[in-house]
Amino acid sequence: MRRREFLALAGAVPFAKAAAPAPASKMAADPQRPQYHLLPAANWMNDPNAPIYWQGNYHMFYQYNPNGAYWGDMHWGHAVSRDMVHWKHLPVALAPTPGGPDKDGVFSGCAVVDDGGVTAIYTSVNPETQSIATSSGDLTDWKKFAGNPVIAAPPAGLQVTGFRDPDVWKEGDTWLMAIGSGFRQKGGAVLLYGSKDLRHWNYLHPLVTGHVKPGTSAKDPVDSGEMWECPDFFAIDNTHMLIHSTERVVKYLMGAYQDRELHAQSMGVLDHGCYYAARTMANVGDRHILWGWITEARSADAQRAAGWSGAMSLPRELKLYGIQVQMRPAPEVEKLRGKKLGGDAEGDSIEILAEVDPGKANRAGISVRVAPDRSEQTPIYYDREQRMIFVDRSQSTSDPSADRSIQSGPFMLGREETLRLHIFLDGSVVEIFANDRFCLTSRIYPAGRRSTGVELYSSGGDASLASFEAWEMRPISPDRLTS
Ligand code: DQQ
Repeated sequence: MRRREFLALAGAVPFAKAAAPAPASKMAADPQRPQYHLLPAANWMNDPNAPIYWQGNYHMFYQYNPNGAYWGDMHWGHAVSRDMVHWKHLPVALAPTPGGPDKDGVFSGCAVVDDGGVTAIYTSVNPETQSIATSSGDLTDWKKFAGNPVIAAPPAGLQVTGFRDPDVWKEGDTWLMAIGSGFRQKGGAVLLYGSKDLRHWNYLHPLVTGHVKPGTSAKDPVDSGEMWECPDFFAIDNTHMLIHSTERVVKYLMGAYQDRELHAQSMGVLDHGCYYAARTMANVGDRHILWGWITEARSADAQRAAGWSGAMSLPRELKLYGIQVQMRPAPEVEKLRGKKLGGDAEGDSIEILAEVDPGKANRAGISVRVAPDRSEQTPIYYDREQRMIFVDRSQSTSDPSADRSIQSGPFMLGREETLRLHIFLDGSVVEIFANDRFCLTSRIYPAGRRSTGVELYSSGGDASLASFEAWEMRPISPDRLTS
């Protein structure tokens, strides 16, 4: 999909005819609206911002437009949880200050624990600069620093494609800040700054610079990989990992961190679907809990009419397995399990753990949201020849505004390996984990109330189920988090 289409689906393009916002009662009964994923009570959300554990609670902030279900007028929405799965909405944490550096929006950023409280570091736009705000206690009352912005411009002499989405951590007595950036026809980059007090910052050098193919350029440098958004940098076991978002996916680089530069030895894509701007949670010890924005895949008009847009992914725990990144739903997600279902499991708010033996089949997997007459269905399968996992959305819905393209990502089963699909269905959200090393988040909008079937899928031979478990998932609020 080209970026313009993506933005149209994302709601960024203003439409002449705005649909009237949906009332909360309609949203609470909306079968497409998730029941156990975090999303604001109404309106638009995008990137997770500053997920942090603080004084017994997990706090989630996120890009939020209080005016409607479309991108714009960025604020930091706020929700709090004791366990990372049950959330309560809190008032907006950060709003633009008229006449201030963030008058045009409080864009993405992070938070760190400092001086008995929490400091948020975020981007302001027009021009892109970095600012800070401090809070303590329940993190509902934020004070913006009078000296904002703390970084007023990109490094002198550098022609950058962007300058946003800070990530901050501490090494000894020095704070380091990584800022998403890049260079035309060269590649995305992350710029590194240092500080002793979070208020005065010195530019050091690029933490790492990517490489695009010669001649690569796009009007929007995010489309071509000439700009990296939302960097997130951390040590994982004995290596270092840099997550960043570009070309509409979340990527990672892994390697050695020496002299404050990352020497990447491997790279990959963390999720091949509707998932962007991912960031790990701060202050959770040795754990690496990743959160991502689950993007929509239907028209901007449909989003406005629904009255909500975007959802937060389930917490995803990252570990290293050899040199491979292991990705699993955080164990806390099991708390959401309700009634255990049998082999005839069905539903639109369920968790499925299916182990599929492809046997002689060329394609093997599981179909979800299958209608009794098969008019709607979404096969999720491994293709042995192509060495890919596919999510076939061509029959997912009759909604003409929904994206029905087939999603895919590279994946290979070992000789004796079975396909272990871990699937979360929640209204229009489908989160898929395969063999703990492949993720694809999808969006589908089945129209039929009875499009709830789950089936074994195979083609070019017979596959079989080696094991199958499923659970109903408990909603995290009585009204789909509309209050
Ligand atoms: N979203 C934010 C930016 C970031 C982008 C604005 C990524 O700060 O670069 O809402 O989705």
